[in-house]
Amino acid sequence: MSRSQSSRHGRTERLASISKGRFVPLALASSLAVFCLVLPPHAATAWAADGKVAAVNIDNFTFTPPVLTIAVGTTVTWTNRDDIPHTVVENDRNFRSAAIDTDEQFSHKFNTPGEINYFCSLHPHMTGKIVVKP
Ligand SMILES: [Cu+2]
Repeated sequence: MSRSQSSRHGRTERLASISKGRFVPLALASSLAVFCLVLPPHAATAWAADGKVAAVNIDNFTFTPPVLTIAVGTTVTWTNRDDIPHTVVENDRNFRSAAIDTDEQFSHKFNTPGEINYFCSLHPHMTGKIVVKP
């Protein structure tokens, strides 16, 4: 969490310094300024809300967020941040990952609207849900 916040902050500072350069034409400078104003707060949501990709973290035996709402056609990527393997298994076994080791990922594209419940087959108390909106 803190890692992504700090990198986003760093990018903002870099863009801000570019827009202050004296050789940048006014139009470009102002568009960069708008870019700076718009990008930081919306980068994460725009990325997830464009119907393409979304992310779930696996950390401390927990899927985060536990309930993820996406548009149909979105690919969800799970990333394991724990020191031990986990899996992602749909309750009805429509999809299942192999063991996901530390810092490894598993992705699945959701093409049908509905509520999909899943769990970790190695630790069945770990559960999560994907809500796929039409
Ligand atoms: Cu697990």
